[in-house]
Amino acid sequence: MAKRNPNIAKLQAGYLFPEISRRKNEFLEKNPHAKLISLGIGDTTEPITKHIAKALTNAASALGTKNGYRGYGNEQGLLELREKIAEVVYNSSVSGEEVFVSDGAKPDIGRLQLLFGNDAVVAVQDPAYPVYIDSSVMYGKTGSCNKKTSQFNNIVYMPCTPKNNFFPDLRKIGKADVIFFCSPNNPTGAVAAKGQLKELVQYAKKNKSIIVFDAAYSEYIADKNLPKSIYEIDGAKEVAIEVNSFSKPIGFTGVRLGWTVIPNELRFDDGSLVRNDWNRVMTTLFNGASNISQAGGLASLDNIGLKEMKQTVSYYMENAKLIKSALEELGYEAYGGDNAPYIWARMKSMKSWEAFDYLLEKANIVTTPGVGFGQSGEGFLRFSAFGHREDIEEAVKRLKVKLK
Ligand code: PL4
Repeated sequence: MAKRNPNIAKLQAGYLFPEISRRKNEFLEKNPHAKLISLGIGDTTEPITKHIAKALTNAASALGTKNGYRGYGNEQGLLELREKIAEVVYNSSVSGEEVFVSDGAKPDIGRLQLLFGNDAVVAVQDPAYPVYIDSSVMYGKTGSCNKKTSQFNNIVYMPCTPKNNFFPDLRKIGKADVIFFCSPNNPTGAVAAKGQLKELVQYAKKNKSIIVFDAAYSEYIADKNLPKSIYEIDGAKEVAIEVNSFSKPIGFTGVRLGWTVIPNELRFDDGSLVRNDWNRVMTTLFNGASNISQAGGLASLDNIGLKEMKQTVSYYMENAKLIKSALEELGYEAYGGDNAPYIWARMKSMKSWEAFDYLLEKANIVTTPGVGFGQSGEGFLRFSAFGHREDIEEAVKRLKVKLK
């Protein structure tokens, strides 16, 4: 038999989100009548809005006609969509040719790992969306997992906690080649201020690092003073890649559509263009985003689409407010939820999985244990604001009884 990839064997446990589904299903098997409410996996719940849904329907119908049928598209995406993203999302500060449309931010994060050799040192925020570390492990960029610390060797962990206002002390982290940075942050809901991102860009310049900036929740930023893109920082185009997604602002988690920006200024240490290698990776490993999804993405960026996007985002942000104020009323330390759809709460004396099990069993509410995102998340739970309003209201009632 072929040998197992030893890098995959290094991963300690199953991927976090399927593990939560497994525990939820196990609970449901034992308690088939329980009315579970999920504030766990960050998955959108509301119907796709009218104008965007119509664009999807029209694109699907056109495929059933002789004139409207299209086969493979460009691996980089429809030029019209690339240019629209550059114009609307980046205010024309990047060009369409720097935008590569894809099937989502998560698959792009996995493919981006290919750009860097396996001796590249990766830095991640701690806690972080697990894909950054798990994909680094799979590609062989890390050593084994230290049983004592539950952290991988050769990864630079950057603690982001209430103590440092969720922004790492960059003077303490040593040299990293690739820095995954997520703002608005999953799971803490913190958003880096302009001054903080400036520091990050300066660090990358000084250390010749490349930042992979995950802006999947950028549309959730309500505060006009907070940066929605790393490219709002001078000089960022020389050191940063940005990934983004249509999943959370317009409910495309199942439709699948995202993009990655690779600026023309970004070069490897040998002077070659990062953009050229990304183009090589994408044309080899990817066959273009669905033409139906891309029609929906285009519709979301016209005037009506943008209004609908705002409505969708506001709906979930109202949910976030309800959850956060309930937790605060109950005396819990709660963060995020103002410019991000996640609330990050310290569970007083309970550890993360203990709090997860407690709420599952006593309140029939699914959350995500903070420690699942990294050791600095121990003692916290992440509450997702994606849900039907009536479920959020019911969840809040239950929290008020069970967390009193
Ligand atoms: C569960 C920071 C959610 N099965 O939909 P995509 O691929 O365009 O974007 C995924 C993504 C990218 N970047 C960040 C994210 O938080 C997410 C989605 N994260 C969550 O609950 O943390 C969904 C997780 C999904 C997964 O593994 O991504």
